Amino acid sequence: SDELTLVLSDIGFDKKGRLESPDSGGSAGMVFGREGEYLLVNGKNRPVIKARAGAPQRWRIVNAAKSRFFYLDMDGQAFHVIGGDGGLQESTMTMDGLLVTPGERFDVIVYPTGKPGTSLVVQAALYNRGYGSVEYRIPEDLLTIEFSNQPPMTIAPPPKVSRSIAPPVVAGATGVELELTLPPVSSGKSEFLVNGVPFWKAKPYLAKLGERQLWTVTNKTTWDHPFHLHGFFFIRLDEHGDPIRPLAWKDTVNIPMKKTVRLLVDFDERPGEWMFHCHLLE
Ligand SMILES: [Cu+2]
Repeated sequence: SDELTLVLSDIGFDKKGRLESPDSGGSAGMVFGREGEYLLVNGKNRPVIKARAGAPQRWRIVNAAKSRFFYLDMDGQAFHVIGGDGGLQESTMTMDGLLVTPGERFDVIVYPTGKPGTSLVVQAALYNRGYGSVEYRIPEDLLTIEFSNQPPMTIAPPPKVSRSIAPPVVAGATGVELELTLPPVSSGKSEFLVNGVPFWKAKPYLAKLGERQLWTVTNKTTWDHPFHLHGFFFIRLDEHGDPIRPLAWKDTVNIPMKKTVRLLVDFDERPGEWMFHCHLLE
């Protein structure tokens, strides 16, 4: 089987062929993030992979783009997710489209297939992360898989991967509420706030060493935010406060617009100051 690391990103240039400047997006870029015009996989625009149809491949995917969300579509063919940010997950999860937000990593098994001698395009499909992400836009080609003339391999059943992760005990965790807002400020611009405070005024949130905390992050804005925590992995909880199965260690999770996401994190060791931030970088 083939094993590939796929670093997804994008890049944009100005009219003189220089890298687009970080402030070229204006106030829309401030709330939406800036996306480059050209999609890149391992630094290449629309690269080609050669493969035998139906042959299993393991792809380790990272979204290294500054702002672009990649919603991967392999003409509807399955992605079998076996792991992510923090290594293998509890069990395999199969999806026909894979959303990879900036900063996120996925470990997937795929069996791309088609007629020998033809090709299959993996596209970045439309995903609505707020105004500007789907309006006047179409799916974009990301990479091409060219099938050899060998007869297709029979598609194997989804891989059974398992990792024993003890379901964490939620009771007794210290609650921390975070509310993300985007109110207008006096100058006519707007500013992202966490619990009413902008980054430049914020004081650290506190945790004791060994403390388990339940972070409830509510996104009141109309744009998604990929939430990223340094130094620690967390487990996602559903709206009832139960761990989401299959259990997976994450350090980056999308907080969709107007939605609440719950994270259980153990500040087990590594004292000091650790950052959490939105992974829209520019
Ligand atoms: Cu954000």
